Order: sequence, then structure tokens, then C-alpha cells
Amino acid sequence: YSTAAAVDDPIKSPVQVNYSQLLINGQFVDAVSGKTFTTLDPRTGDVIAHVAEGDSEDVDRAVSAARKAFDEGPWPKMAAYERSKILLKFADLLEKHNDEIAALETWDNGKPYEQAAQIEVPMFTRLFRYYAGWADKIHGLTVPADGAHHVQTLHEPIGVAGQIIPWNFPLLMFAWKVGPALACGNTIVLKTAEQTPLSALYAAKLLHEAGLPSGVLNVISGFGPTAGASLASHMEVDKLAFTGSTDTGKVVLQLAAKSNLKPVTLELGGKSPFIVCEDADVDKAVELAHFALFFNQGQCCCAGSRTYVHEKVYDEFLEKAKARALKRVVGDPFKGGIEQGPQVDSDQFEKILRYIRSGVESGATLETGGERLGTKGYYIQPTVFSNVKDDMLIAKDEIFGPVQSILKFDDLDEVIRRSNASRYGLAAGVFTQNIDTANTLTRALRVGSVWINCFDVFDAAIPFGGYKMSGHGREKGIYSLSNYLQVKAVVTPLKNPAW
Ligand code: TXE
Repeated sequence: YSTAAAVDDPIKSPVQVNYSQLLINGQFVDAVSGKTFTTLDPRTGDVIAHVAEGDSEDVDRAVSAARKAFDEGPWPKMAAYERSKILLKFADLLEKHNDEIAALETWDNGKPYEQAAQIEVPMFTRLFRYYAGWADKIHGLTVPADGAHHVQTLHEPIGVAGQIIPWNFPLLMFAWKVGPALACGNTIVLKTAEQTPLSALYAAKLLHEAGLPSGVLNVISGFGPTAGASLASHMEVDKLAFTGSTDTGKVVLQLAAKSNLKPVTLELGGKSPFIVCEDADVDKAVELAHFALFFNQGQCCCAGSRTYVHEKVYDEFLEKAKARALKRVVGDPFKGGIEQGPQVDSDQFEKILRYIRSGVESGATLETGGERLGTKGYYIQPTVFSNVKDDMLIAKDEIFGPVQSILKFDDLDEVIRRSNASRYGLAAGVFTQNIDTANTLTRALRVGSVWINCFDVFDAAIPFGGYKMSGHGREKGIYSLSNYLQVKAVVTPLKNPAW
């Protein structure tokens, strides 16, 4: 790894934290209990801010506000164009505050500032413009039914949406959920991740500045088993959207079923194959496989975390993948040219180091990395394992860190079988120049996204979601709208069917 860039002066500094209370009914308020929790700087473990800690009573208040805003309006009944204009105004405000929001995101999460400022906040803004575009294009159908009836469908907002998001992309997860829910006319209670509560509060404040009526979006900071579980089991929540671990996904699905059977969409973990075929340009494949795994400190649900390499190019690939990992620039995410910052918190940091130990113990070859970096904060050396076997834990579990596992294959059917032999099915990368190979793999892989000769291409219009235990439902794109709509069939007898 390289720390060359880390000696430069920071290009941006942490900003002041202005919003740390709960946002309920358009007001920033303390938790009913008066409790707060700390959100920490992953570079040092130091406290950034004390944040109001929401629990079930706060969730009740937020759900009541959202319920009232839904039942009494004006939001769901407002002209869709008016909703669209508010979302567009919000996007303009985001553009104005791009760098400040990015700094908050970097401080709370640890991701490189350049990534936050140049990719994620602009993408966040783009997503809201995209959903603003949908708001006035949502409508039902006229249905040619048998018999003398006029039949139509109304596409109505589903009601109060409960949304629980993780910490790896706090803003983007906000946009994937809040964007379609608002475009469709719903009201929302959003529970942010306890590691990264800050950027959502800032963004929600800007949404109100753009004209969002009070009670339409309520933001609760707090922990999963308390605030999150209250939201998932709330009788007045009409729909639940969750992104996080597969284990917690099972919990929230049960809570939804045991309470009011609210429909649930789940975006869960992954163990995505990245398949480098024998015809691959090895230099390009190495770079893309590196990006597919290490991007965002390896904290991506769709990370290409099983790098399958054809035996004909395996040795060359391995040597170059190791060299690339050694060149990765790790350091203070507020500095320029940084590719990798710290992991989000000590739990994730320890989890990753445990998996690295397990890789060594199970007989994989540690090519480079494997240790923490420095003595402060949650930095981990970019790590590469070779000789990884499918039954090792590092090849089966989601590590969610900068640990690349390289596996060898020699036949297309074999790599299809091995890729699909996972409880997950979120994404796959395919690297080949052969269109037949690409087509075969695309159709055979049981995953929600296939990236051919590219990876992590996340346009607002491209749907995203998983097969198998990676979840149900799709976010982004046109598919995301149906998560937030009810379909009402309306039937009227025709007095004169001849016409
Ligand atoms: O996840 P949790 P954690 C994976 C990744 C990571 C692991 C654990 O492998 O290492 O999960 O991370 C809320 N009722 N992913 O512990 O617990 C919680 O407060 C209701 C993949 O952070 O799933 C947070 O808001 N809610 C993933 C959210 O769930 C509960 C992104 C996610 O936390 C709850 C993050 C409960 N009982 C982690 N318990 C992805 N798909 O991208 C927790 N929560």
C-alpha cells in the first residue's frame, strides 16, 4: 500500500454539525427519553457529535406525524407537478451545498472526500432529479375486461413508508428510498444507521427548505433493535423498505409479518463473483477487479468479492493484482488522491480482521496486506488472498472490507456452477471479449445485476436488487415505483355496452 498522498495537506476539513436532533413533523426535537449517542470519526475514533437517540416513543411520534401528513394532506393529493417542483428545488439546493454535504459524509463514514464530493453527492442530486421527473408520470391503465364494464386502475401512494438504511452509502441509500416514495406521494419515517446519522439530517433540512410540507419526511437517528424494530413492527406503517445485513433482513421481515403484514422490500448482503475469462486483457481485468472489490473500503453489498480467474491467465493476474493492491493509496480521506479511507467503525474493523485471520488459518495464501494500518482509527491494509477455495469462509461470507479473494477456474460451466453455489445473488462482473461467453454467463448467473466489462455502474434509471438471500424487490429505475404504489381496480357497469 502507498501512503504517498497522505503527507499532503487536506483538501477539505470537517464542517460544523448543525443538525443532530430527530426531525419530526418538520421540527428538530430531542428524543422523548432525552438520550443521545455519539457518532465517531473513523479516522481516530473521536466523537464527532452527540446525536438524539430515537426509540419507540419517538418512532410513534414520527409515525403519527407521517400518518397525519398522509391522511390529511396536502402531499398525496397535491398536483404531482407541484411535488416534482419541490424535488427539483431540493436538487438545486443540494448542488449549492455539495461540498459541505460531502464533507459531512466523509467525516461520519470515512470515505474519500473526492469520492463523496465528485461522485456520491452529485449522484444523490441526480437521483432526486430523476424521481422529480417521475412524479407527474405515474398513472393507471384502462383494462379491456370481459363483460359490460368499464375497468380502470388507479395507482395510489401506499401510505406511510418506514425506511431503514445502512451506513455504507448513507446519502445514496436515502435517495434510493426517499426519492421514489416522495415521487409517488407517500409520507415517510426514515431510520438512519447509528454509525452515520449526520448527512440525512442535513439533507432532510434542505428538503424542507425546498418546500416539503411538515410531517412528510421524518428522520429518526437511533439503533436497530430499538428504533428500527419499532418502525418495522409499527401497526400504522404501511410499507417497509430495508437495506442492511441478511440476518437483520430476516428479523425485520418477521416483525412486519407479526404486526400488520406490511409489504417489505429487502436489499441485503452479497458475495458477488467477478469472472475473468481466458481471453481477458489482463491489465484491464486487474484494474476493474480491484475497483470492484476495494471501492468504498470494500463496504459495498455488490462488491466483486469472489475474483474467479481462468487458469490460463491466473498467474499473471495474481502478480498484477497484488502489485495493484500495494499501490493503493490509503490515508486520511480528507486528503487529495486518497483511494481508501478507514472502515466505518470498530465492529466492522474487527470483523474484517477476523475474516483475514480465518483466511490464513483455512490455508489461503496471504499475498499482501492482512494487518491494520497505523495505530489510530480503523484503517486496514489492502489485502489479497490467492489459492482461495469455495468452501473457505472468506469465499462464502460477506467480509465487507478491503480483502480480495482470488480463485482459479478452468471451464465456463464450472465457473457458472461455482458462482451460483452461494446463498447470495446480488451481482456479478464478467470480463471477456467473447460475446458468446458474455451472453452465456449473463443468462446463467442467478443475480440481480450483471456488469460486462464494467462494474458498479449505478445510473438512476438502472434497477438494483437481489436474487436469493440478497433480498426482494428492486430499487432505482421504473421498477422502484411499484414498491410505493397501491393498485386500485375500479369497475363501472356500462349502461350501453354496444358503444
Ligand atoms: O448491519 P445491520 P450492520 C452487511 C455487512 C456488514 C454486516 C453488519 O456484511 O458487515 O451487514 O452490518 C438497522 N430491527 N451489510 O450491523 O444490523 C441498523 O440500525 C430493525 C450489508 O451495520 O443490518 C441499520 O440502520 N432495524 C449492507 C440497518 O439496520 C435494525 C449494508 C443495517 O444494520 C435491527 C450494511 C432490528 N432488529 C451492512 N438491527 C448492504 N446490503 O449494503 C439493526 N437494524
